[in-house]
Amino acid sequence: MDITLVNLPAKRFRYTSLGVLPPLGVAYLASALLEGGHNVDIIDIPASDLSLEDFRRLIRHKKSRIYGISSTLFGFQDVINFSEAIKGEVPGALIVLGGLCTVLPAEDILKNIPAVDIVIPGEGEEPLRQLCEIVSCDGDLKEAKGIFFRGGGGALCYSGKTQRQKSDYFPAYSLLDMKKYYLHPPFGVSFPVASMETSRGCPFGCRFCCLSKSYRPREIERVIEEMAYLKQNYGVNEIYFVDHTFTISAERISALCREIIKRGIKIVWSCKTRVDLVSGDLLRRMRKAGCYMISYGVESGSEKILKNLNKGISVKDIENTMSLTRKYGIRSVAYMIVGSPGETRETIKESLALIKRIKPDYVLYNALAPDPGSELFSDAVNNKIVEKDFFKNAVFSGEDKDWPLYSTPEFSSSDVEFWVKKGTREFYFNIPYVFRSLARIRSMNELKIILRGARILLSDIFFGKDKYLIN
Ligand code: B12
Ligand code: SF4
Repeated sequence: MDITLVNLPAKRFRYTSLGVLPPLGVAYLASALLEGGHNVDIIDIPASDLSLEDFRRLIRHKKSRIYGISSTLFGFQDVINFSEAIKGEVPGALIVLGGLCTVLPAEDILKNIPAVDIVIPGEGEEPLRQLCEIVSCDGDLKEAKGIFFRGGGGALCYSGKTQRQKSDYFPAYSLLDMKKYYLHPPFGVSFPVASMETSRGCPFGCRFCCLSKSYRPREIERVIEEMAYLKQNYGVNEIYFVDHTFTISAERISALCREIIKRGIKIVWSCKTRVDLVSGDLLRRMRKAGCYMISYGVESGSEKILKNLNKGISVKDIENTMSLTRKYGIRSVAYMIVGSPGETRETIKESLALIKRIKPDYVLYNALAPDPGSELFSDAVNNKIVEKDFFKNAVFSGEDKDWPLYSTPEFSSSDVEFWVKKGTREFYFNIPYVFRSLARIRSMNELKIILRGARILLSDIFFGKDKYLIN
């Protein structure tokens, strides 16, 4: 059976996110479907920069039986536009929606978007594979587990839980145009780039986080094979590891580093982790194996706020790890949150002071916009900071509304916006930082990265509508 997977854009965030990376979600789904013997293709809208009209033209002659749409909550406006376009061009097609936008209740999605036929929340490999098998032999939809759909009379049907995907295959890179992907500064020190996943889930309990808690690492041998495959087949020189928390097992990452070195895989890479999950020894090994940058969830310089976020780290942990990271020659990005529960002028000043002390190479101040699916979202609803039905009303109305911030009488939305900009300006636009950055330049490529980064920052601070620098 012919299936088309569509990765949607979130246009307004295009210039503030990390870059344009391979859509691993749909590429994993494609692998599961190829294994099931189906014909699959992927339309990656951000990578090809397709307009809705281009997309219509593209699918007009491509009469796939199933269209699988992948979207985050941020790209939801386009779910409506693109699913209607598919129904218009290929009326008999079945439209399946998945991805992080499915934190919205399936019932609401099906009620409000007539063009969407099926919603699959969570990891989609197994339910989508089952669904395609059932559809290809005209079976009963109920037999495909893990899906929501409209039954007789429009009533919501749920076919029951399914097992998680077990096989460890590579994403279907061959269905993507790997030359089209790139990273924004400060990432992207080499080219071509790819993203990769070595584990799923993170068992920690940060209250603002909506990602899966169930940690599932992949075999190191398979990770190494995938890196070598990317190098051999696409000449990849840089990898962005998308794992929620890369160094959950120090032993595992040490083993990965050992293998990278042993097999002579020449790829530079970056990852994200917690400050309490690295040691000097691990950082030394990571550096030797090609790690050039680590993004840490620092979040705040106030012990009180770290506690309110249930972050499970102390200011001392942050200071130690930042200094160790510098000692072992790895650059650092500090992700900061502005407007957490309990935030005041005093706590935010503690954050800015911490950044001055720890001197990360880059800092990203993010306004806290409670993510549905996180503990903080329920909190914000209970405390009447966010309307319970905000997302339902905002996304289905078709209006491009800003996400609500976690604002309180002590720290309003305008305070949040003010401190995001002030923190960013103070960090980047000061003479010592400019000199430090210039002193680090070793190649034309690095100079280009710095100039591009400065352009993005300037346009964001002075002209940007986008306040949520989340990624
Ligand atoms: C890499 C990455 C990016 C990359 C590339 C994204 C891409 N093309 O896939 C770039 C840099 C472009 C990016 C941009 C943004 N991102 Co981003 N990104 C990530 C990151 C780190 C990894 C995503 C990933 O590859 N996961 C691995 C794959 C295998 O998982 P997956 O995509 O979830 O797919 C599985 C399921 O969701 C499901 N599924 C997915 N699609 C479909 C479709 C169907 C039909 C079905 C059935 C199932 C299904 O099955 C898949 C396989 O199991 C995540 C955090 C994380 N670790 O997950 C944040 C994250 C997804 N990003 C996020 C955000 C906010 C953004 C931006 C808005 C940031 C910004 N300010 O610019 C933009 C918007 C992008 C957009 N198009 O909407 C949030 C989303 C929050 C939310 N609730 O929606 C996350 C969770 C980070 C966070 N905690 O804030 N991002
Ligand atoms: S914020 Fe990071 S460390 Fe905390 S639960 Fe989420 S992924 Fe894990």
